[in-house]
Amino acid sequence: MDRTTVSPSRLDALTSWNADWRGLRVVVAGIGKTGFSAADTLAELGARVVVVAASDDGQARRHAETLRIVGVADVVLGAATSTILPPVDGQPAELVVTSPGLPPDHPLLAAAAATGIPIWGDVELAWRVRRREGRRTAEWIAITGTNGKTTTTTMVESMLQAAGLRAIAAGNIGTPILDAVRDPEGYDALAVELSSFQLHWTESMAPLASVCLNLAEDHVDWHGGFDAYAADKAKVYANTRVACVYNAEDAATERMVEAADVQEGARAIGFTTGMPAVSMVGVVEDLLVDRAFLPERRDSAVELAKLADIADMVPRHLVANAAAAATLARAYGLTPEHVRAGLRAYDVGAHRIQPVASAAGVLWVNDSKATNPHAAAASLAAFGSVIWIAGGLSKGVEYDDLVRAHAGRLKAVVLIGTDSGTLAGALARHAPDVPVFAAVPGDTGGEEVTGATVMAAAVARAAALAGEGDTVLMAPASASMDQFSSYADRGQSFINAVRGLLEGQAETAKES
Ligand code: UMA
Repeated sequence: MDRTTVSPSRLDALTSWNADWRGLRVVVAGIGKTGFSAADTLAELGARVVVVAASDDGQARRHAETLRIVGVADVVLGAATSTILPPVDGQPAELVVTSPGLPPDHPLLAAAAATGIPIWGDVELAWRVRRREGRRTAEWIAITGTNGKTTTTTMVESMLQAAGLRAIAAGNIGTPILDAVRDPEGYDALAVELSSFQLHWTESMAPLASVCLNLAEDHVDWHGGFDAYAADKAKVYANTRVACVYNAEDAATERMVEAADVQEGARAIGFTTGMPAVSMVGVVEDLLVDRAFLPERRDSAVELAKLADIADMVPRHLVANAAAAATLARAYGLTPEHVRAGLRAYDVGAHRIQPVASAAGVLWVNDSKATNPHAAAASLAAFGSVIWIAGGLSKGVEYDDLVRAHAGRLKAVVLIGTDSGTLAGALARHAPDVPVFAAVPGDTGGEEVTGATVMAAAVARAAALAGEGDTVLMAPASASMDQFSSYADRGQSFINAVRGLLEGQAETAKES
């Protein structure tokens, strides 16, 4: 294809809803949550849009039908055509808006890059259209990190709402950021969860406050390496206006802030689960305290909340998330009372180190949200003698460090997932004495093997292995999409299987 003649100034001028988007030729890649919201937005703005996606299932077709009705020029579904960058109205596209699931070396994106066509993600588009005449413009608080994003994001949302603000959590958390930005009433503030995929394609976002909670290996295959992943995470701090929040217990995040190109006057503020230094929020005994957002911070601190305000039993990772959320909320200007009220109202989420049942001295714990080794390490570290249910899509990460660090607490391992070879290899190398079993469903009576049947087999096997004092921990250290529709689906399958097993055992006990 010839190099296109996109005039950069045309895109440079597109920085508000009221700019002239009419006739802009855009290819939207993907027709999931992101692609649908981007194509819908662009059609409403008057752009000429062609959508391309590999999926051709019922949901993709329903989305396609709706998009055609709202004025999208064309929708091309199916794997065969999804790698080709199509023209728009017979001419080269001026812009590609991509979904986070497509890696940067995807042929369609590579073709756009090779011909000089700019590529945005939905976050870049959302940032540019967030100002709209006659509507309030929300402040953005941007949250990324390998683990704890969702918890921190929803804690920030809870604190903002406790202050009486119209606020919502959006982004990677599930509500596309463009849906939040287009809300007819508008918001005062958005708690925006951002994945490394989304940050990769974001350039002009200038959040009020930002955080990278921690950094560990994840999504290496998408980014093409750990350094590239870290560099994309670090973009969360770019252009920050008030506070760049880092984890004082994770030096990599502090280095990101030091290297960030922020706006004049933005401060670096640390959070910690230990004693806070000046310009940090942290913990003193059983209190969450602020030594950052008060004038006399050199020699005093202000109490924000009691740890008991977060939950009865507060695991360390939750304290870190609460400290980070409180720091962001204080950067926005919330009072200590609002922070405390937000934490009190906060509902500790499901699927995150969630005790499911305790029977015959065995504790059953669901940590389906542990989709990478770093997250699984946090829950493994919380228990003694563990029957570990693990495995799934490995996303190119290594398990050696995880298994080496926790081999001592493993009594047995039950593998789920279709792609657990890397984990099995690490177990063989670093925990050779720990028995490892594959979760194999028995006779399904001709029924299809589903995630639910695999999980039921894993739970039955774990029950046979567990004794008094053991914890059965489902913390897969892998993504779920090979056997389940989401981590929530995987977690629910575990909960159902555990309940089914325990109810069955109770019935048998009654009969005998
Ligand atoms: N597609 C292609 N070619 C590809 C890959 C995908 O055409 O090579 C198409 C599919 O056919 C489908 C669409 O892209 O039509 C799917 O897009 P997507 O995978 O980007 O998913 P969305 O439905 O748009 O959801 C995305 C996020 N998904 C991913 O980043 C993979 C959701 O985060 C997010 O909630 C949503 O946008 C709203 O912002 C999920 C996630 O797993 C929860 N995130 C990862 C994580 O948290 O670890 C990053």
